[in-house]
Amino acid sequence: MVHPSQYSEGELTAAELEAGRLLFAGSCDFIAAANNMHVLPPEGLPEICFAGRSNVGKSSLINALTGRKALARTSQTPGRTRQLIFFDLANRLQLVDLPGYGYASAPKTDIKAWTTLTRKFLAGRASLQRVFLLIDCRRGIGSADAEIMNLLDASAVSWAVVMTKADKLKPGALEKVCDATAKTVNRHVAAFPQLFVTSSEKGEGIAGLRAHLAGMALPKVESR
Ligand SMILES: Nc1nc2c(ncn2[C@@H]2O[C@H](COP(=O)(O)OP(=O)(O)O)[C@@H](O)[C@H]2O)c(=O)[nH]1
Ligand SMILES: [Mg+2]
Repeated sequence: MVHPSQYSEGELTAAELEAGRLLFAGSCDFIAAANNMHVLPPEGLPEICFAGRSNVGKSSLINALTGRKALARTSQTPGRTRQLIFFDLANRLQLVDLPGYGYASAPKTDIKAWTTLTRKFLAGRASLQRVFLLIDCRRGIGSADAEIMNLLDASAVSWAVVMTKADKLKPGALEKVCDATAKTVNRHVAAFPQLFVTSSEKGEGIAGLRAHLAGMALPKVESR
């Protein structure tokens, strides 16, 4: 059994949390939207990606992290975004919103199309630090997620799981799904062992994830 504190912000120092807050308190600018490999913005800043099934809460998480309500468009009709969206955070870190995958109404070729573009991107992007794979607490790891985990392992990209919509479950049920997810994640070679448990609605886990991301950003340039 994994102790719930493993999934909380309890282990972080005040300085780490403050570094996370500061990073996300800076500017956040839309850079580019790319639907093919030829229109990607140049590499430069360290980059992190968010990936997940359509409707997992990816746009909501990006908006909660950045504190900007409409930066990433949230939607009730999943599967509409077929592009990689790039955001620049304070000239210190680039966020990449990958297209959602696995929505129910899509043809079977959906995951293949997602895979082709994303695989190319993941394989060739030297500035990529880590992919955050979002899993809905109520669903746990599905077959499409499992495929993506294998793809990430094969691309030799470091990845970590973010549990979303934690507010939708009671503590006991949440711990159960987190335990099961952690067990699976820990069997993967390229996976970061910690789960990030979040609720974009309630703000749970957001400060901790910000702190973690600040650890991958370029240092803040002091203005004078
Ligand atoms: N209760 C709850 N609902 C959420 C949370 N995050 C997202 N949602 C809802 O889940 C649905 C899909 O969210 P969205 O961010 O658009 O998902 P995306 O398709 O992965 O970008 C929307 O109706 C959101 O309001 C959360 O933390 N808690
Ligand atoms: Mg979205």
